[in-house]
Amino acid sequence: MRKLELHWQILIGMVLGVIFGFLMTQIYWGKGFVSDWIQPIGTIFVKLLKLIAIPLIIASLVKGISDLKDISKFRNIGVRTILIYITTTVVAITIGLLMVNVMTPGNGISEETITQLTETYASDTAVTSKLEEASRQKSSGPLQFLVDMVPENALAAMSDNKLMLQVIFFTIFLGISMLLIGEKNAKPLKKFFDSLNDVILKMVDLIMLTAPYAVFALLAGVVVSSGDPDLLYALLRYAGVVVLGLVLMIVFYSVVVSTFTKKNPFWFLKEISPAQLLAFSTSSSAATLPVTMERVEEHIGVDKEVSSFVLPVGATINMDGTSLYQGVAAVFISQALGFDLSFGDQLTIVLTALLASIGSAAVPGAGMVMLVIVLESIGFPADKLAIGLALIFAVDRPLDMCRTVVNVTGDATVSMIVAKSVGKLGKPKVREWDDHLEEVR
Ligand code: DAS
Repeated sequence: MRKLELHWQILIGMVLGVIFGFLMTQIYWGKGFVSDWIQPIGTIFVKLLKLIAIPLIIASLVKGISDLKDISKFRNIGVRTILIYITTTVVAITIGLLMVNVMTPGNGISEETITQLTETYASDTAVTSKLEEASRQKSSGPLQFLVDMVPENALAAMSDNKLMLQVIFFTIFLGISMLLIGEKNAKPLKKFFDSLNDVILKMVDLIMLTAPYAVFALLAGVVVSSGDPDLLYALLRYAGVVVLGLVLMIVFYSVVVSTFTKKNPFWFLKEISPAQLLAFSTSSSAATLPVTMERVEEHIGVDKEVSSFVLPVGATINMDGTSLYQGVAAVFISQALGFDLSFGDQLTIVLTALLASIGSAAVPGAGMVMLVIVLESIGFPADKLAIGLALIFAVDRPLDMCRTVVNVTGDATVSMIVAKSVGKLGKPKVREWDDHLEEVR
């Protein structure tokens, strides 16, 4: 039988994990068996995702920036594109934060559930240094996060995993400097980072191959360790908040398309729907990119000069769905594990989720990897990190499928706005749907 596609494998892994977990709760030795022999598979998977966070940021971000080609192109279209990308991403995170703070899906999970999760997921990560750093961050000034962003020593920042923000800052600095020395001089380095990007994406692929088994283990572990329905109920509430936020983003894009390009938003959504379905199926903006480009150029009418630049960069650094998800997930995990967030923390989440979504690679599960950065940026206790990730990983794949649809839709929307603003939004080359609208108008 044709090998099942990864997302079906994972969904099956999820279902089997829940069933297995419930079965194990009915057997007296079930819990011990799961925590001793099944749980570690999931914990290793979470650690592997954390392990590649830094190289993933560097490779994905340098490629995205250095793909901007030369400075003049950067100035004319690039600045416009980056600004619009940042705006849509900040809108996405703000929608996510408003909803998760109003709907508080993480409140009401019983203490014993969290204690059980803590015991089950007790990690070997050194805790004291992280907690001291967290309290230091909290007592620091409002602009401390900006000061912290500038590393004295890039390699040190990378090696001790200190503040991923510093790595992102250094990488953006490096990428722009590569542009400034000109394509010819930067070519060897660009080739290196392009190749590193490919290698890291392959590593993510390899890690994701174990995802069905990891999800099975994590889900079984979550069900066994939680045991009571209020955790699963909270997870459904959390998933509901994310999906509702993603739907609001699609409405936001429709309003933007209608306002700035005077095109019918339903026409826009129909013309890009093949790319959206592929994004849903693959959970990968990178895999969807060729289809997104074809739909935007042939069926929407965006000139290649714009789409060939805006869409590849967008697939790499513009992930509105992911940033909304990271905002919601960071607050949900903090609520569930009793980690109070100040207003300053929430602002830090906006900035970090913006930068983390820029650094997220366009592959399945990347947004989950970057969530670590968002949590670490608000000083989230390291020993609870594995618990927090495990808490939401059970529903992460279906949410990844949904947020990738929003990532792709956001890229297509921005390519239309940029094309319109530089007079490069023409008539679609394929007109069957448009003709129909002519009659209707
Ligand atoms: N799956 C990622 C993408 O390709 C998004 C994510 O992981 O959040 O856009």
